[in-house]
Amino acid sequence: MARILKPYSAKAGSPVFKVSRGGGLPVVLYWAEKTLAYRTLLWQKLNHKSACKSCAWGTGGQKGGFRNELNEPLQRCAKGVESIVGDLQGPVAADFFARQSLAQLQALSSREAERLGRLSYPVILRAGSSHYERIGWPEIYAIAQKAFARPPERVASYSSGRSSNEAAYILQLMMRALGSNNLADCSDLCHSPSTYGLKQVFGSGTSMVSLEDLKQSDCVVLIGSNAPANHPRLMNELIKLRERGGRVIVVNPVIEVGLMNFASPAFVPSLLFGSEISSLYLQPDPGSDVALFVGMAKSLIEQNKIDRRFLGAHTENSQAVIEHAQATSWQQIESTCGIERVLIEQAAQMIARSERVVFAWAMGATQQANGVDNIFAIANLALLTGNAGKPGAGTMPIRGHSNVQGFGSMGVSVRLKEEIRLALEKLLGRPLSRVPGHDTRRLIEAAAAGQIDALLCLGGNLWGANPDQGQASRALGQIETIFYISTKPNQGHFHGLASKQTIIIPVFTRDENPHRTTVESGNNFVRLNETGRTHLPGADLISEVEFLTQVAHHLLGEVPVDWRRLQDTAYVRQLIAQTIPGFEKMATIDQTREEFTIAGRIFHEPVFATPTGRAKMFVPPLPELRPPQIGDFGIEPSHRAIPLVLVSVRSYSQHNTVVYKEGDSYRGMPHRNCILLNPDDAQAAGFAEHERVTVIGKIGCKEQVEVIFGSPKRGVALMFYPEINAIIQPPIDERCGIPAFKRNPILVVASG
Ligand SMILES: Nc1nc2c(c(=O)[nH]1)N[C@H]1C(S)=C(S)[C@@H](COP(=O)(O)OP(=O)(O)OC[C@H]3O[C@@H](n4cnc5c(=O)[nH]c(N)nc54)[C@H](O)[C@@H]3O)O[C@H]1N2
Ligand SMILES: Nc1nc2c(c(=O)[nH]1)N[C@H]1C(S)=C(S)[C@@H](COP(=O)(O)OP(=O)(O)OC[C@H]3O[C@@H](n4cnc5c(=O)[nH]c(N)nc54)[C@H](O)[C@@H]3O)O[C@H]1N2
Ligand code: SF4
Ligand SMILES: [Mo]
Repeated sequence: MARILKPYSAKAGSPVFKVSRGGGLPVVLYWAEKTLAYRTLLWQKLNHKSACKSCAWGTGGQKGGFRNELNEPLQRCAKGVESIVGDLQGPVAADFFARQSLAQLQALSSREAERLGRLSYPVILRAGSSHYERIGWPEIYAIAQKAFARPPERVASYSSGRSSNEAAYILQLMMRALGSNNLADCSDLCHSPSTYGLKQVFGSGTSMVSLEDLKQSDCVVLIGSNAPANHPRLMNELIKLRERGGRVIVVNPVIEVGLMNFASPAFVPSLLFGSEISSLYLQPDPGSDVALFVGMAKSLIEQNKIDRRFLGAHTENSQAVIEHAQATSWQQIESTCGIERVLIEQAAQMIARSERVVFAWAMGATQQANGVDNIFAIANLALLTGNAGKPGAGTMPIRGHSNVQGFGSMGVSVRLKEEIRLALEKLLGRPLSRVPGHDTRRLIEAAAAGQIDALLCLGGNLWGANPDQGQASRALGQIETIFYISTKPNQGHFHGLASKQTIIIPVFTRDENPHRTTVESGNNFVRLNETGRTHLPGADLISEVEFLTQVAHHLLGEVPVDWRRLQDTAYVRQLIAQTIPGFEKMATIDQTREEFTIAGRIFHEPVFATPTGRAKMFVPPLPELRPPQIGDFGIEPSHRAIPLVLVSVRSYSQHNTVVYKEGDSYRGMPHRNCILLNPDDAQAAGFAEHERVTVIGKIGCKEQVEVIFGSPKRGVALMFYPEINAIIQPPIDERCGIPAFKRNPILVVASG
């Protein structure tokens, strides 16, 4: 096996790291600190039989909080602890909202809002009032009843993937029963290109790889994922893969330290000495991955390493894909992605030499103006090499929120599967509306145009998650009534305000619900969460399921179903088993307690879920990427300034719009108002490390931003989301609504 000595494809300089590896001692210290601070309460939660609330890797469930679906121990990471600790905070004080004016609340940072504590009673902000005030349940339902009694196109929901399958199912059933398809979801900002693209190619929009498969693979291509921070237990699999002689090819314009070397607390030698992760690290320019993948395909074709028998028997349109790769010149490939041919060929050779390759990706691949083309290009590589439809290989989107995939399965989507539509029509006894629904970006646009009267948000932070927060504020301000169903306060509650009334409904977390619920991991594994109790004495909380069924009951009575009967989640699971393909085992899960892999998702034979059983290949055009120019920003060339491509990411201590800690020690960024630059770019512009600069985006600027040297590729800068959403307005891939959060032109200018 060839070992690639040069881990890194940029021409000049060596990567600049502030620490030598990801994971490691800081993680163990975090565990120790929190365990001491929260003692029994934290251990109770960690051992509770429910899925981890943080990411969709999906640790936990019936086997206890520390085990994965294969019953392996020690699978709970510090991020899982972080999410529990956040939820174990005390309640927001009874007189808090009476004391704090809206203006004061609006001045809070994300972290300050999170630290106010758990929401523990419902509140309302009425038009003209300067304060949120407590509200009783009868008035809440009366408001809901009136607010949602509008033409179905004018009501909408938004959801974030932390709630249960049962809550998701009720939400979409209620919206569809009202006649609305406006079911926007956080996945519209996340993996919608994966769902859309994979569905076109394989007929199924999720991962075709199980955890078991991953353990059999001998090569993982990890594209646009910072798994050390966002899916830490995936790192254990990469460590084991390297130990059995496999290879990891990382594709990322930024060198993330944990993707080079990661110290996993699950293995003592790794914790002490670290484990090498990447065998080869390729740094494409942001948004250019298609060119790299077409280059790999071209190289495989030139080396005669494609599986023509497989292509002939199990795919459609492979000839067009082959001809496109052949017709694309090496010069065009190299100049688009900024990676030398020799490195692309090395990657292709590694794939060709491997028996079972898993192609895994996250936001670096999806959050692009051509996000869907990235998925097509990745799927093409898998198919050209016969790495789909066999054990140990295939395509694997790495999902975000812990139940985001379940929301899609339950039908919370503007692209409802035909089979589900038919089943729901049977259940509801009438045809569903065919008016196309608004996805998240279209919801904001429709709201801005005054086309939405009432909005129900099941979790999340619609305001903070969207780009162009000014537009988000204005758009939400055009809606008469907004309900936020939430566990904790966030900035969206204070900035995303409706014109007439904004209501915050406080709910139980997953491990506090009075009924059992289920969730689905990114590996298509359904978990059963046991009932639990809240640590908040006397709090006026409600379960998501109860609230949604009460709203539905007030709006629809007992038509076409007895909505309050759905408060029995075992009954909801019966309906899910009846109407959602692949979920047949839901019918017996209450008796058997048997968690299961959803039928029809994992392909171990090359017979796919398309009408013909063949995978359909698509030609992905190379993007035409224009590097930003100083002139684009209307600045005098006399300033010390440099135009760059900004990549917005999560720090090592946040969950989406929720910030847990200000700094990011792995990237050496001491607070949130930092910009990570390649030292050569900084030098070219004359910026010293720690100098304060101004960052100008398309729709605004950030002042006093501290320059930190790190390892983005030249021409690339990295900053944190959600703060950056104040100044960016990325283009959208119209096929699936995803904003290009990972490629935004900015100008970095010396302060003053
Ligand atoms: N602890 C924690 N865990 C989480 C979350 C969290 O916020 N905190 N969020 C959850 C959610 S909802 C999601 S969606 C996932 C997100 O998980 P990730 O996708 O890992 O999250 P990001 O921080 O957006 O990192 C994206 C990575 O893509 C790289 N990248 C940027 N542009 C490009 C490009 O053009 N090409 C390629 N190949 N790479 C690029 C960036 O450098 C970065 O390393 O994590 C989930 N898990
Ligand atoms: N610039 C930029 N923008 C991005 C991204 C990016 O990479 N860059 N990433 C995008 C992605 S991938 C995503 S997924 C979105 C995230 O968008 P969202 O999912 O909308 O946002 P979150 O920050 O995850 O939502 C956090 C809030 O959810 C609530 N919550 C937590 N747990 C529960 C629960 O169990 N039930 C209920 N009802 N509420 C709960 C809490 O009140 C908490 O404050 O952001 C997107 N926006
Ligand atoms: S990897 Fe994800 S699911 Fe597993 S414990 Fe960590 S945060 Fe939870
Ligand atoms: Mo996400």
